[in-house]
Amino acid sequence: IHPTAARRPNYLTVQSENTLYSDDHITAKYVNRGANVVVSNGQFTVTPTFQSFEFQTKKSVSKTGLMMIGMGGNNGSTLSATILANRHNIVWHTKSGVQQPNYIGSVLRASTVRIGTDGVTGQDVHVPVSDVLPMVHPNDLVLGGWDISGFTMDKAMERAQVLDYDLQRQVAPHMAALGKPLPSIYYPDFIAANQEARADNVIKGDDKQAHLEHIRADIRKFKADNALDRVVVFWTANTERFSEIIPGVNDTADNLLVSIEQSHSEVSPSTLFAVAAILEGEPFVNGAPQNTFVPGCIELAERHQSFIGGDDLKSGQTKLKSVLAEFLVNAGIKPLSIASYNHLGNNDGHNLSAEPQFKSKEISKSSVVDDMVAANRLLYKAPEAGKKGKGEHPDHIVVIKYVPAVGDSKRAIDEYYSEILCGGRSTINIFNECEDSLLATPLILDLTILTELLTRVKYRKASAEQDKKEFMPLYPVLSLLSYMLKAPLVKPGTEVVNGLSRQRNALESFLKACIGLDTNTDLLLETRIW
Ligand code: NAI
Ligand code: DG6
Repeated sequence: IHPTAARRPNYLTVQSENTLYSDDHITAKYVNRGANVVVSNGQFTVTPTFQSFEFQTKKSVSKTGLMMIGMGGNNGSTLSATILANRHNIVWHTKSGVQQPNYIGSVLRASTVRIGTDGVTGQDVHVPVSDVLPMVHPNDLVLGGWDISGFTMDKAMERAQVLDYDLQRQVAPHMAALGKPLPSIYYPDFIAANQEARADNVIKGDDKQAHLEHIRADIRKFKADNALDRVVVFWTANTERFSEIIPGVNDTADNLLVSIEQSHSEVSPSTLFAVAAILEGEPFVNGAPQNTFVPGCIELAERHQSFIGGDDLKSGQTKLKSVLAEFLVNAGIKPLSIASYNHLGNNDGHNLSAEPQFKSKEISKSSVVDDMVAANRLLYKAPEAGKKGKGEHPDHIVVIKYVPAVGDSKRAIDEYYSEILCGGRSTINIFNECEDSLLATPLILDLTILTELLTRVKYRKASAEQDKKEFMPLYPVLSLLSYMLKAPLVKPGTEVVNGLSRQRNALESFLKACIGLDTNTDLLLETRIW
C-alpha cells in the first residue's frame, strides 16, 4: 500500500458479538487484563486482574482545522507545503528523477498493523493503521495559524530551505494563497534574543488578558469561517525557556487565570495559547520542550475536559535513543554512558544556541532513558531506602551546537558505552543525519489526526444492564500520543513510558480495543503447538 494512495474511505469491520456498528458509532467491549503485585520480604505475589470496558467511537470524522503557532517556521511551512503537494498531486523533478508527494514517516499513513491471519492461507494480514478506525485524511486538514514573523507562507517556505526547488516552485502559488500567518504574542524574554529581528507580526500591547481574548477570538473565527467541527491548536514555534513554577501564580487553574488577568511575567506565550485552546474546548498539542503545561494549565484542562498533549516532537536522535536504550537494557546489557551531540543550522538551532532555550531542550532529550533504567534493578541499583532520586543511572549528556552551514540537515552523533559480560565493554557509535523538518512534519500530522480521533472516543466501565453509566470522554492528558513525543505528558501521578516499542504497542492496542480486538500479542500459539 503506497502512502500516497488515493483516498481509502473505508475502515475495517469486525464481526463479533463484542463489536457493534450503528449509524453513528462503533461500540466495542474490551477486557483490560492486568496484575496486582504484593511485595513482601523480597517475595512477589501476583494476582491477575480483569476490568470490563466498553469503548464508543463516533464514526463521522470531524471537519478539522490545524492552527499552528509558528506556522511560518521550518516545520509549519514544510507541513503546509507537503499537504498542498499531496492535495494537488504535485510531482516534481529532483536530480534522481520524478518524485511523488507522500506521507512517509507518518505512523498513521505509512505504517501497518497486524490485524490477524488469513483464514485460508494462515498468513499474517496487515492493514494501514489509518484503516483501523475512521480518521481524518491529512489532505483534508484546513490550515491556519500564527507567527511572529510576517512572511507569507510561500516566502516562509523559501526561507526554510527544506524542500526541493522544483517542488517549491510549483507549490508556491498554493502556499501564497494561505497568506500571512496571524499576528502572534511575542514576549522577548521567553525565546532567544537572536529571534528579535523576525518579530514583525505581533499583537500589540502587553495586557495578557487581552492577548488571551485575542487568541480565543482567532480560534473562534477560524472555526466559523471554515465551518469546522474541531480545531487542533499546535505549538510548533520556537522553544521557550522554562517558566518558573511559583505557588500562587501558576500552580492552580484559578491562580493561573488571575495571573493572566494581572499580566504576570511568568505566563509564557505558549501557556496563553494552551489556555485559549482549553477555554475554547479545542485540543492543544505542544511540539516543543518547554513546560507550557504548568500545573495550573493541566488543572484547567481537567476542569474543562479539554484535551492536551505534549511535549516536544521525538523525531530523530531521541527516537533512535528510545529504541537503542530499550534494546540494550532489555538485552541485559548495561549502558554506562550515553553521550549525544548534535549540530544543526536552521532557525531552531539558532534559537537553541541561547542557554535558557537549550536548557529546555536538554531536559526533554535527557529524560528518555529514565524508565528503562528504573525497570531493570538487576543492572542498576535502586535509590537507597528512604532516599529520593533515580538511583544508579548511566552518565547521560546532551550537547547541541549551531552550525549554520548544515541548515535543516541536523547531524547527530551518539556513543553508547556499555558493560558486557565479566567486566567487558561494548561501544556503539552512531552517526545519524536527521532531516529535521522532514521527520517532524509527519509527527505533527499523526499527533493532529490522533488527537482528533481521541476526542471522538468515549468509554464506560461495564456494569449491570439496568444501571449502565454514561459514556465518558478520555482523561484530558492524551498520553497515547507518547510515541511521537520526547517527554510525554501523562496523567499526574502515573508513570511515563519512553520506550518506543511500548509506546507503539499501547497505541496499537488501544486502536484495536476500540473495535473489540484483543491486545497485541506475539504469542502466535497456533505456530507453537501441534
Ligand atoms: P523554526 O524556528 O523554523 O520555526 C519556529 C517559528 O515560530 C518561527 O517562524 C518563529 O517566527 C515562530 N515563533 C516564535 N515565537 C512565536 C510565538 N510566540 N508565536 C508565534 N510564532 C512564534 O523552528 P522549527 O524547526 O519549525 O521547529 C519548531 C519547534 O519545534 C521548535 O521549538 C523545535 O525545537 C521543535 N521541534 C522541532 C523538531 C524538528 O525536527 N524540526 C523536532 C522536535 C521539536
Ligand atoms: C537540536 O537537537 C534541535 C532539536 O529541536 C531537534 O532537532 C528536535 O528536538 C528533534 O530531536 P531528536 O532528538 O528527536 O532528533
